[in-house]
Amino acid sequence: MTQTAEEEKIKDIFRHFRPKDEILSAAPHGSGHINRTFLVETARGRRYVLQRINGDVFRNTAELMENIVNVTACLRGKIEQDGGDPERETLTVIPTADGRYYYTDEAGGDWRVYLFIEGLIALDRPQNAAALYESGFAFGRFQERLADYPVHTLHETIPDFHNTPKRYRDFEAAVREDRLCRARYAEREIAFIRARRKELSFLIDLRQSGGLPLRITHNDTKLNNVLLDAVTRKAVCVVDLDTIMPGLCAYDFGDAIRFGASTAAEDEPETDKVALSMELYGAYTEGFLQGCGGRLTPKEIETLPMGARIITLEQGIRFLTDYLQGDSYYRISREGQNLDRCRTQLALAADMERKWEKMVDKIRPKV
Ligand code: ADP
Ligand code: GN1
Ligand code: MG
Repeated sequence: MTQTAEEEKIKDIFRHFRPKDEILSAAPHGSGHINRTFLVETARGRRYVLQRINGDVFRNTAELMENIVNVTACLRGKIEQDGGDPERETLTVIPTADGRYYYTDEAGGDWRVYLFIEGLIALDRPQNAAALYESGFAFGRFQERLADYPVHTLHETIPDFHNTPKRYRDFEAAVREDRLCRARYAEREIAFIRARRKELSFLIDLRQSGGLPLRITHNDTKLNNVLLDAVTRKAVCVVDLDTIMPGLCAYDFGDAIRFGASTAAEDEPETDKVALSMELYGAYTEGFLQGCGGRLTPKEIETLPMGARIITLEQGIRFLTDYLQGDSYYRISREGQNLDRCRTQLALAADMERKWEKMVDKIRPKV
């Protein structure tokens, strides 16, 4: 589709939503791998985020949107109690003209609209330790605000999302099938993952034996899923709420470290640039623990570094599985990108092993 044809389609989709303003422009926005995001500008100066929900990844949009509407309603109440501005500090879902939370186009694609929150930025790479502290605080506070949310009312939008042993089994199946004959390009990576297979179930096993509580977690705590004030650089709003599900605190902590405390981009082709920044790790840890407001159990705190190690391996496994299966899950902009992404994750996991004692030490004084 040409750029103009796409813009026309976006404008057409947007007409099914409640705002009746004239649309001036619609352009791709953000850098997520799953959904497609557009920024829509209207004649009255209001801006909106229009998103095409990836139906291959999220199988039940009605349930997904029900989660988001209910969770943001709960957050709104807490933000008001704290004297904050709910339209700025959480997402506002804009309904369709007929009062639904999403619109289904002729091709069966599902779309939703949020109010665009003005004056905020998303960082794809950390600029300094303060940004990591802010992001940690925001995700910690997010979890804390949802601590009394009725867990049983949440739908599981992606079953087994952070079930690392299951991710490993799916990876082994993809290697066995090797339908595109790509495994030969990833022999070292496959061996690296296999050598660590025993540690992958550590957190899930601990949960099953009752050692860790289930929390309401975000499950996709990348740095660019927290919006910061463009001027003060304070964290304002947690976005990308598609994967809110019951989960383990260590996974939320770990995913943020994996992405935000790495010295290189997630798809950096030169893996010798990849390392864990202890400064960024420390800053995130401090922010996260403060944001959680003392709710975490000593065992949860103790397992945070393990969360970082396991989810970094898990993400490497997921990228490699997708590479072996033909890049159908994560959007790519060049060939081999998912293999590069896998390699950065494994390089980061190796660096975490080297820095393990230091990682544990940074957490220890807080136990
Ligand atoms: P994806 O699932 O593709 O990562 P996100 O929901 O994270 O999609 O949105 C992509 C980007 O769009 C975010 O990183 C953020 O920069 C921006 N964004 C999303 N929602 C809003 C919003 N309501 N206001 C301002 N920016 C937003
Ligand atoms: C995806 O949508 P986005 O880009 O925020 C993925 C995450 C991965 C991440 C890796 C629903 O997140 O789980 O950690 O890519 N989201 C989903 O960058 O699978
Ligand atoms: Mg995102």
